[in-house]
Amino acid sequence: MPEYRITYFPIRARAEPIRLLLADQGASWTEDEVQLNDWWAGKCELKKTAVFGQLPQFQDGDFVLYQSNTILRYLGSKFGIAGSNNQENAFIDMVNDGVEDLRQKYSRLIFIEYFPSTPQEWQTVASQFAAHWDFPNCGGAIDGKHVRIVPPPHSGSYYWNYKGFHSVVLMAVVSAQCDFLYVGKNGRMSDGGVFRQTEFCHRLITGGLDLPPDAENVEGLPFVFLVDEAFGLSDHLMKPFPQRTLTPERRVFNYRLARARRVVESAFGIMASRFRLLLTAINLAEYKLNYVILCCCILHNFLRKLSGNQYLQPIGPEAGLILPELTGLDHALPGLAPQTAREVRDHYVSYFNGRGAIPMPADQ
Ligand SMILES: N[C@@H](CCC(=O)N[C@@H](CS)C(=O)NCC(=O)O)C(=O)O
Repeated sequence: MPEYRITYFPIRARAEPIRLLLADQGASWTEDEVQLNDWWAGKCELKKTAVFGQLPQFQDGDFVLYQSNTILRYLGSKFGIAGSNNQENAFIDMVNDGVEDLRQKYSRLIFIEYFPSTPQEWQTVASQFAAHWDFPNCGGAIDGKHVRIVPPPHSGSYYWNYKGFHSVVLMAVVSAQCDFLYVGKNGRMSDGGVFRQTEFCHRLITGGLDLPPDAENVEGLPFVFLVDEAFGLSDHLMKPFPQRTLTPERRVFNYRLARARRVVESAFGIMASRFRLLLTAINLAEYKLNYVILCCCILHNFLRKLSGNQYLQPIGPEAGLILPELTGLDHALPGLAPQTAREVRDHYVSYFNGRGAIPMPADQ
């Protein structure tokens, strides 16, 4: 019978380094799994008796310990892998404490809700778009990219796209500072239609996003998201006017939209150039692929917040556009946009050519 026992939730997290250390030392152990729902519902006696009311708990025979780093130090000295003098011990503690600091920052970023869920939170996103990119009432720039994959066995042409390779489509809503606010993934569709299948679109259509009411917005205009030609125009989705219908006023609108919308191109481009796996044909089972893609997005947000300009090009109108290396979506089939959507876009045209005008570059 193994003498060690780990009691923890069915996750890796704080128990994983303990498991790794034991495995590395060839030791065996048993696990007691505590279900999170039971824990939070107060159905676990252990919650009351645990020294700091938290897990993991570690048992070495009758000896019971809490605090994952303490457990690691205990096992380190028990297995003779701790430092051999005070100074070595201090170095080990220093690294351990450094990892702990990073973990605190990292888990805050992992567990925070990036997705705005109240009108006030949407207004915060919008104020950044207004400040950085001069586009008012904007909740995000939306786009989708093909992520190249090695198709799973027996999937036939399911993942085959119009560009002639196998891919899944990653859809994202991106903030003014190139953070991913929302990501969704879809297997097969090539164009903006993929967006209609996302939870985000469903909530947009059914009013479930809790967007600010028009009356609270700049010029009383509807709150909008910015898209390109792959998407359909709607009351809350603003896309550019087609070239053939351009007037000088509409040209101004297209310029303002393109200028604000490029954050989504930049976010994809920066992420792909950092996590270069995204530029290869990813060969993973689909459930792992989902985790890997989501992880890249979360790490992107983490690095953006933690390393700022080291990770990201300086943002603002002067920043160079970082070209995306991922393939974009196909253009949507032309269709007549609702009259209300065309009116919303026309209101923005008037605003950008009136009170909201800014100097245009000579080449626009
Ligand atoms: N410093 C503690 C932190 C333990 C901790 O945060 N445990 C979390 C799970 S990772 C927990 O028990 N959460 C439930 C609760 O706080 O009631 C350690 O390293 O063991």
